[in-house]
Amino acid sequence: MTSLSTEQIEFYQQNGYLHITGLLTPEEAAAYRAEIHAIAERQGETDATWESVKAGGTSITHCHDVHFRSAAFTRLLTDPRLTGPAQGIIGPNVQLHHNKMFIKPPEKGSPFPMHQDYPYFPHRDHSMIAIILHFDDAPEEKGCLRAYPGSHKLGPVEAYGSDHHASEKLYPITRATPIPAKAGDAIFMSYLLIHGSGTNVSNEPRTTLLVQMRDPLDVPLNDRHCLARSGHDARRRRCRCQALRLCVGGTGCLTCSARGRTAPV
Ligand SMILES: O=C(O)CCC(=O)C(=O)O
Repeated sequence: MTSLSTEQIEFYQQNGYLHITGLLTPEEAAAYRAEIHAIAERQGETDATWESVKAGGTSITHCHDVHFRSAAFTRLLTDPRLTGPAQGIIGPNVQLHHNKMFIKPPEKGSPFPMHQDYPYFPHRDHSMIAIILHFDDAPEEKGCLRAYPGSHKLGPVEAYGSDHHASEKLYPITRATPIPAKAGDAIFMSYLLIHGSGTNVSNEPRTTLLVQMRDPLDVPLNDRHCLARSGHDARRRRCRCQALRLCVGGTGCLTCSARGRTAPV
């Protein structure tokens, strides 16, 4: 296990996030960046711009669960440099929940309004974290991550609209702390941290992989995430592994990987 220092754990507990520089080498970051752009090329045009900022005319390329698209990511997801710090935060038992790649294109890369990830997949013990791996530099002009340090201590805050953004009055993106990063850096954060990111106005893309991990013994409070992703009626099905009602059509159970081994509940 790649353990965190006491100072790093204290920083995370105080602020709700931890920025680890140089988690990947520049060469590794460049290779993963190329993989992400190859996936984007293969899958064709997508746009995951949030409803509340759609009028801005920006776009963002996205793909869910890239470990089904490239073995490079299957390996990366179990890399101790990733799982070790996750264990330092969550505890010894960590589990992949899902992951998603983002490419914010040059000049018009969509912003993410300030939000908590909590409303998307609420869990009883709030063990869920996100790890944002940076595959190219993300200075402020590329729309780097911004956050309200310590906001995870508020617990779930009121969420608005179909994209569950936080109050723009209480948590404007302009007052949030920018967390610029370099290629190879990783930012670990609680799913209760109020965060977002700005528009990419630079002339280069911003390429990231966001990995969501949790304690497998934590209890999801609803199936919204599963339903939203697959259109599959998870409420009436349960995987035989019994861990969760997370049978995702086409890809199998995210908990035990069984395909089609589901039963009505
Ligand atoms: O990578 C970013 O800019 C933020 C992504 C994010 O907040 C999310 O996907 O929930």
